[in-house]
Amino acid sequence: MSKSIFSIVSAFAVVVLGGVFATPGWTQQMPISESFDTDPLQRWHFSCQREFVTVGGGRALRVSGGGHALWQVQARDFTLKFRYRYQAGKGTGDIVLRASGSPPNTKMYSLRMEPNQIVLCRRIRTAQTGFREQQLKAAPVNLAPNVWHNVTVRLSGGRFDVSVAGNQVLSANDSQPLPPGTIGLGIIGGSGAVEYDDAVYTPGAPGASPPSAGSGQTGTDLAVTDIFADHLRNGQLFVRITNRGPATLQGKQAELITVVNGQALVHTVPLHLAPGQTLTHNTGRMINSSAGSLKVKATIKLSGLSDPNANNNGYLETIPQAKKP
Ligand SMILES: [Ca+2]
Ligand SMILES: [Ca+2]
Repeated sequence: MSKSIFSIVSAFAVVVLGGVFATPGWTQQMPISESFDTDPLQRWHFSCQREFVTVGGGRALRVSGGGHALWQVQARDFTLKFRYRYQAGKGTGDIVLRASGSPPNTKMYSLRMEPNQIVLCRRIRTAQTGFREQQLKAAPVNLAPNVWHNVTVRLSGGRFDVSVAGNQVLSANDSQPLPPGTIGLGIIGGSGAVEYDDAVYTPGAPGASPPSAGSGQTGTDLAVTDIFADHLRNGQLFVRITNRGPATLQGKQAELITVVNGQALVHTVPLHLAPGQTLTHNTGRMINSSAGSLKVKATIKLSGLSDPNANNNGYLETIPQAKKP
């Protein structure tokens, strides 16, 4: 995620990290799983409040109060699968990975499960600097409330891949990977309660897993990866578009729909993009947020080629209100 000049300052600055991330050298190479259906729960340490809710003859874990259900695995390279559910406006899930250290010196990755995006961050806390959160990537994804979402996280070295319902929604690379640590399924402090079930941890580097073929032979995964304006008063609206592969786009075009506070416009975008490349498209649309912040949505549709992953074709951004001159 590029840092546009109007990047949103996290609205979820209150993160409770009370746990001690001891890592007892768990070296089992086989997958381990947790259904939360029966007691006792092994290898779990809770820095949040917890209860169990009945689901389909079994139970799911409900966490609240801020913090994490910490799973004492020694995780460096692994695949983590779990199910996640929340209620609208009543909780934001927070997954931590490779959490290590003891307060006040802790480090970890986090995945914040917002309704319209998953945000990957690196959190470092030291006695000297206090708590610092650095956003590594934000990926748009529609997580509907009240339904279970099957989430898969693969972490190998500094490489992250996150899938929801089998569709890859976020990939990122950290050039300075954090050391091994604990996994936590948790919640942003003060945001309510969220639920988890059916966690499966598989240690070891995931095999090279190509993106799901789908109709990929004849298409490519196009994604909207950023929205910004060059000025808040009478600025122009820009949209970043990324070709996630596998096909090269040459002489193709896409239909881009931008919606600003409910008003939609359709644009045509010429595409010359190799896999992995991003272009910044000037929509020509004028932006003025002097009267208040603007909610902007951009959705892209590839003309004449299939897109095997529709989850990343829409993107939401809030352009903040322009300050008084
Ligand atoms: Ca269960
Ligand atoms: Ca796509």
